[in-house]
Order: sequence, then structure tokens, then C-alpha cells
Amino acid sequence: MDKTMFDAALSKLKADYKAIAERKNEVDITWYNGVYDRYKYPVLTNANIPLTWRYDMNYERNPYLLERIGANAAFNSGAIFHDGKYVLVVRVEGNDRKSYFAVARSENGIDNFVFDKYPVRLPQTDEIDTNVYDMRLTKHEDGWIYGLFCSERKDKTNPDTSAAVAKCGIVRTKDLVNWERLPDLDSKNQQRNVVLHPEFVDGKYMLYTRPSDGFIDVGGGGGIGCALIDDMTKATLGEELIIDKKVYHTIKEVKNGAGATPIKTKYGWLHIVHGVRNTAAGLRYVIYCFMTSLEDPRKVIYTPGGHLIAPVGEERIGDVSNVVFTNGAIEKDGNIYIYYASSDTRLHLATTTVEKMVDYCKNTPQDGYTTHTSVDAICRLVDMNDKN
Ligand code: M1P
Repeated sequence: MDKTMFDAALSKLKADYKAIAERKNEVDITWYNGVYDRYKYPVLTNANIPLTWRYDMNYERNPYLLERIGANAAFNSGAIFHDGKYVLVVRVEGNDRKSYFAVARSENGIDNFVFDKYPVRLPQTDEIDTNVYDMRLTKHEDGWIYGLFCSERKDKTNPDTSAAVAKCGIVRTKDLVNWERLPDLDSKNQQRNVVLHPEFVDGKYMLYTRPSDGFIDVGGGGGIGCALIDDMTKATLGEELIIDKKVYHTIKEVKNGAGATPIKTKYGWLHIVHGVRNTAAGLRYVIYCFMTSLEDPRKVIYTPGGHLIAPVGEERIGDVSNVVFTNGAIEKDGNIYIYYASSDTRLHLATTTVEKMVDYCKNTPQDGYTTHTSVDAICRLVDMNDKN
């Protein structure tokens, strides 16, 4: 193309990008369940990835204005309120299938997320990560912000090209700009979905874990576990206490995993997590929650039955369809911002309040594990409405 056409194409590219990056988001009024609001537009998609990461905008070097480095998806994000901003550490997946982390910041947590100039240059351990994803951010009472993520590497003991090993990688930072890499969590099992509790428990660090026999399949183990750690600079996993098991014919029959860093409320710790079941169409991931005690965060106190968030509409479709997944939520002044991704493709926002979530956790009937108990719960509700 000639220079005039190039300039016109570049101007359009920039204008289209600005329209998406600066689009005002709003509550989707077609959705209601009282528990949370869903937002109309995704908070981030691959279209939000900065043009400078994707295009060489120099006419001499790129006369056809070709995208040089494509971004396939922007999804599962760690989240934290820091320095007056809502900050996401986004899982961006390139067209080459490598995921990397990118920091995006917003004034209101709802829209206008702006990416830092560069993606995160993650320091490495002796064994380079093949792929990294799903960072959970925890502002710990020791003064550091920790980022725990999945570090995936080829299983060199298995010639199958898909054989991989998932470990928990650990970084820490004070400013979300400079990251210090710590040794990976030393665990006898594969680990994904590891989350650091924000406070010391019995004077130690506490991790939420998900012991897995294999990379995709958790095997006979699984469940959301808790383990105490002496030192995050050489984290070694001892005994894991499973506090939330997978259960037959529930939303977490196949596997589950910790999600956002737990939120402290007056009534207990709120955990927003994910559960997986199998279907004829493949795995279905939904988000559910439970609460644990303030006195002992290993003690589960409320277990509302069923899912909190399941994929709807376009959320159902993507690279891994029928998935919603969260690894980040922010509590600010009693409001909760749940950043959840759909179908491993894009990132959305649901907002609620601490009061509503505690009510939801306390008053949603527990799963009784049979149709009979589910019908009983409905009949009790009908009777209560009769007496209204
Ligand atoms: O593809 C769905 C999700 O699968 C994994 O989650 P889990 O370890 O619970 O199976 C992760 O790869 C996650 O990133 C992904 O969204």
C-alpha cells in the first residue's frame, strides 16, 4: 500500500482501538438475580492489547501494516486495589499459545483499563517456565504483594508431546512493577490454583492448594486444601488439609480450585472459587463460593449450594467453551468487584456487596446431594411465601 493508504489504515486502527479501550461500561439491565450485577461489555478482550505490542507502525518496515505479534485472548486476571487504582494482572495469550502477564490499571474498576507500557518480564528460576498463567495477588500482612501462578513445563519423563507438569510459581513485589522471583512451591503433587491467604495463621503463611495427580486430571485427590508454610522464600508444602472436597453429582464433581484471594468480612472469609463437572460436550466450569471462620480460616462455616456464576450468552463460547473462571476480586468500601473470564477468551465484571454475598452464603440452601433434598428446599420456600 502507498504511504497515504498506510496512514489512513493506521489512523483507523488507532481510532478503533481507542473506541474499545475507552468505551464506558454499564450494568447489563437484562440480567437480574439480586445477588450481583453483570456488566454489559467485557472488561478486557484481545482487542484491548496495546497496538504497540502487536504492530510495527513504521511505513518503511511494515508497508502493509501487518499485525506482527497477535494476541489471542485476555482472560483470567489477578486483581488488587493498589495506589488508588484497580489493578489487574491479566493472563494474555499470544497467537503462539504462550500466556504472559500484563498489568492493567483503572480508576473505577469498571472500564478504561490501561496497560503498562510493557508486559511483565517475569524473572526466571533455573528451570525456565514454558508457560505461565492465572496469577493470584495477595497483599500479605508481612508487607509484600505476592503473586502465585501456574508455571507449566514439559514433563521430560513422558515422550507424549502433551505431557506437562504444573507447579506453583511465586513472585513478590511492592509496586506491581518490579517483581522478585522466589523458588517454586516444593510439592510432591502437581499444583495449580494455589492462593496465599492474606494473614498469618498460627504465625505461619497459609496456602490454599489443589493437589493433583496429573496435569488436567486431578485424579483421586483434588479438592481445595490448606497448608501452612514457614517461609515464602523457600516454600515447601507439608500436610494439606482438604477443606472443600469434590463431590459426586455436584458442580464440583470432577475438580475444583481456589479462585480469588479470600475477602475478609465481619462474618468470615469469603472464598470465590471454581468447580468443574463433565458433560457430553466436555468440561463445564462454574464459579461458586463458601465462607470460612475468622477464628480459623480452615473451618468452613457456610456452603451455599450450586453455582454463583455460570456462563450466559456469548460467555458460553470461546477457545474453551462453557467455562467461567475467576482468580481475582477486589473489595473496596463494602463493594466487591469479581473479575471473571469466559471460555478462556475474555474478561468480564460482576459487582456485588459484602452484605449481599454474606446473605447469599448464609441463606442459599446447601446442596443436599439428592434431587429429593433439592425439591424439599423449593417446597419450603413456597410455604414461606404462602405465609408472607
Ligand atoms: O480451561 C479452563 C481452565 O482450566 C484450568 O483450570 P483447572 O486447573 O481448574 O482445570 C486452568 O488452565 C485455567 O486457566 C483455565 O481457565
